[in-house]
Amino acid sequence: MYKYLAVAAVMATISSPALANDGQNMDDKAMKKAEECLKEADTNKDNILSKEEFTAYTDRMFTEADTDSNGSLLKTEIVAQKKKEIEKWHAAKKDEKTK
Ligand SMILES: [Ca+2]
Ligand SMILES: [Ca+2]
Repeated sequence: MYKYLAVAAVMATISSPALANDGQNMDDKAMKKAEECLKEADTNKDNILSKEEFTAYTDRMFTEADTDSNGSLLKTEIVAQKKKEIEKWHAAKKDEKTK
């Protein structure tokens, strides 16, 4: 069950309207999100996301979000995780602008 939630969380991250609705081209946004996902999940750096890498990535996301370590995610834990992701995204975007 939790894997489905984790996969849903990943897909929501990849296609988050909050992140994709700032006036830039949707294709560019989707490409950036795919690149970010690959950067974090493609552990052998072959630029391909295997099912094992994707599963390991969602497991890491789940573990990070499950702050009380009870093996399930409350809405508040998911919201807190999404906030962290949005902050991380904004920080990365800010870094890009200063380069
Ligand atoms: Ca790979
Ligand atoms: Ca929990």
